[in-house]
Amino acid sequence: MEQCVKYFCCALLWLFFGDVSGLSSLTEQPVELSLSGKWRLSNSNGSLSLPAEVPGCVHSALQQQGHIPNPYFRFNDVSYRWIALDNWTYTTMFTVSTQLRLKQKVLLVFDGVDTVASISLNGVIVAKTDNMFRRYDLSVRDLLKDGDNMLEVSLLSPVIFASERRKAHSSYRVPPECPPDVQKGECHVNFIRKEQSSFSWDWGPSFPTMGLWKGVRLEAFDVLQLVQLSSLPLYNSSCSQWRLEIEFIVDAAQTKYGQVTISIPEVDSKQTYKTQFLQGKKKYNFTLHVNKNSQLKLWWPNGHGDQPFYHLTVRGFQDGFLILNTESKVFFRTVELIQEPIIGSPGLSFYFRINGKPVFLKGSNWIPAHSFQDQVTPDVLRNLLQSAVDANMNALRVWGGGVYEQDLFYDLCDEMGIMVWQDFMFACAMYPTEDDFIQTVREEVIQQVQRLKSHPSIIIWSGNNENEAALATDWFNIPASQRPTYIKDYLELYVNNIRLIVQEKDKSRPFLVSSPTNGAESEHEGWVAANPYDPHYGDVHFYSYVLDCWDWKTFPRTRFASEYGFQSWPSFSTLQPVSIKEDWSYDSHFTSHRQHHEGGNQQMLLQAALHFNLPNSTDPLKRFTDTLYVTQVMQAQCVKTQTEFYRRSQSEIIDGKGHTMGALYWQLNDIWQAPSWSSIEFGGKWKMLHNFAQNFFASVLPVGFEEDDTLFVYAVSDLSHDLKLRAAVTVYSWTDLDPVCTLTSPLLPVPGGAAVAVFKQTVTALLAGCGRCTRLSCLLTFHLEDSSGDRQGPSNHHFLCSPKHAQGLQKPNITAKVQEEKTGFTVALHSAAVAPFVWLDVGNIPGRFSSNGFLMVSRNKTVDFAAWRPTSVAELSRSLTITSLTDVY
Ligand code: BMA
Repeated sequence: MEQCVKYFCCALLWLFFGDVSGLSSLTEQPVELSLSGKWRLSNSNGSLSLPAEVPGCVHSALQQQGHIPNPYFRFNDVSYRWIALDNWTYTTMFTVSTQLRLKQKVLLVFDGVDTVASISLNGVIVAKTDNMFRRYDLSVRDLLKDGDNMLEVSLLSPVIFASERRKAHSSYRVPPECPPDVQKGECHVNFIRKEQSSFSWDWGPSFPTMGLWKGVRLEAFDVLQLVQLSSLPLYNSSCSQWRLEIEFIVDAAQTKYGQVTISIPEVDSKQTYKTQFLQGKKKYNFTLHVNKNSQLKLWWPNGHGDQPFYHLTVRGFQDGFLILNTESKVFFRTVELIQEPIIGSPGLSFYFRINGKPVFLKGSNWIPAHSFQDQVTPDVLRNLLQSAVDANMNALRVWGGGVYEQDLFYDLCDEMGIMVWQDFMFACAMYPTEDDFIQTVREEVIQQVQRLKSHPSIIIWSGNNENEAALATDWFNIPASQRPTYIKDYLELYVNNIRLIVQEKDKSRPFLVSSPTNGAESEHEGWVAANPYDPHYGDVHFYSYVLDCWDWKTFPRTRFASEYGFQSWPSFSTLQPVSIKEDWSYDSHFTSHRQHHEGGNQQMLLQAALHFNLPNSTDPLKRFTDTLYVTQVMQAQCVKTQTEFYRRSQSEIIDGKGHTMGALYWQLNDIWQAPSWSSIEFGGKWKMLHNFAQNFFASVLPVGFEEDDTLFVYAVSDLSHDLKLRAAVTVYSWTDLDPVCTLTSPLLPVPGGAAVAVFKQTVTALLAGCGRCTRLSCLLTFHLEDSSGDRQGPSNHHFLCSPKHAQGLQKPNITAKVQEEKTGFTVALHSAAVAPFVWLDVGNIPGRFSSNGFLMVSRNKTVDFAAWRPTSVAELSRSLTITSLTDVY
């Protein structure tokens, strides 16, 4: 039991140091020299030699210098495979000032080397690197000279390195040895600590990058240099008091005594420590007890409150000199993962409590935003994360086959209230456990936890993606006799190393060994559960492409759905820049080349054909673009059905299952222009699914579904306060824009954070009461309203038959008028008939419609368009196409 701190001693100690503001003239002046910028790059036989930007990679440099075309064009992922089979050397020349050279210590810092390299300075090897996810700090003072210095980074082909490591590991295979052929990728990626999807994935190309993917610099100092500052706010509920566990890593030129003062001025909290800075790179820990009288404002996820922060100031003094002076943001919030028995259900709950409040996680999964990380600009990140927030998401899972994202990603998540489920970078494979592999992983984990743990947005760490499931359900046909070896390796890596490091370094958030997992139950079963997909425990990944996605009964009623999804194609304007005319048909070589999921193109059509007529235009281009549209309609409708099922399952236990508290569909973004599970296309354009997500993740949502001919409407609320709501259900005929009839239910209490059935009636009775309607001739729309008749949440719809069977569905001949208003562009639509899935597309004019993919049951509707670059009414009118379901056949 921790002791509560009753009063603050800092004021006294503060006097001892007096006012430090006047000391700045005595401050230690570290000198920093950036070595980023223009370097030279050459291949192993010297046939290619070119300027190369750092941060950057070989592929980007070759493209920027005109040696290769766009690697994403058509089949270039295969044509330019040779790049990653060669070895490459980055070289730069630089001079250093005398001031820098005279410093006591000079560090050469590489924030990220991709991946296997030998680094030499003035001909002397100073490091060998083997891990893309580590920062390398090299002490180089004595190697620097007057005049020109030469820094050289020689990179080995990652493909050849991985294959050699595989050969060296001869005793048993570490599967999967190679990706499936359909991915056209490279083998043995699990033997190299780099982005696992860079050797290809089921949504991405094989571009095994090489380069200096983060900054390079010299840091010179006489006394000490701060390498990393992290702060963890921890709440002691028995004392109702916050304390901040502060850790910093300092590199000191010599062992010296000093003092450290830590303060958060806004809450009048300050503490001073005497400390001994030992020579070399060392870690120091301090605690700041936050003034108990301060009313701290807490950080909340999007939709639950604001994201306020405080300023943490850290100053170090030595003999009256200010030797350390830094500031960082501090956010206060608590997170708990609750796994406890549920009445009426076997198993355990699995939900997050933020600041004591149970929160349903709504969101998606994040993959690398580009094969070449140097091309993931701040604008790209901001746009994607803003799109997540604009679709009412509050969470993203940073999937374990990509990269630990750049600092800005987490800063933006902090700022926007996006909770992050952070995987460690291991995915869909077994991994080796040789000593050097474990050692490099240990350093990777230590560094990443230190770098990221101050972010309130990160609410959980998870050891890997799907590796417990891969082992438990034997994805790789491991003979029973060899199973213990693989289990031992699994435990060694994730349980005995990663888990222990994380638990020691970060006591502020939960850790799971894998995703999906049964959590506490997996631990109970020796960390590899018999069935990690058990809906009674933990999180679940679920995919089914053959079952009818409109039938919610096909979905497992899980505690937490961390992955589920369906593929679709991006729009034509996204594909066009990377293809040519002969590619524009659904059965072209290009179309099958870009599909990396076996049978994926066929699966999309089969799923779509369950409910829609497939495009049959005789114009090949129209048929292709219509097919792209239909795949997006199918995906949007499938993910909507599944997500609504999870949201409405949050308050119920049915057949022992339920209390679902998270829905993170697979996947948010794309790495290139290809079919995938994403809701946002490469380049940022929203697919129909993302427009649907904006509605199905709304704070207050009506969900309609049928069970044995009974129609239910549930009111789902993420709000903190209670509401009283009723459902208004309107019946339309497919032939007519005027409603046939409307029914309303009585007002019912809908508590905050709950899903409540507010409407229940058999479809037979409902239609009979309405007259002149059958399942084939009519459809339903519904919304929620409060006692004053004000609408709460978006309106929604429920089809009583597949649209392909709908009687009387006509071509709506929608017309549009684009106008420019003070606030931006508007599109005024006029429809002659009921029109499902109305899709507005302005081709390659980047921007976003306020609503898209909607069901039009009114003659008129106006939609806004926010353009991301200057455009005009004329350009928009020229580019605008409008498609609805009947326009494709
Ligand atoms: C899961 C993910 C990814 C994959 C996706 C779609 O397995 O973790 O590995 O891309 O499904 O297949």
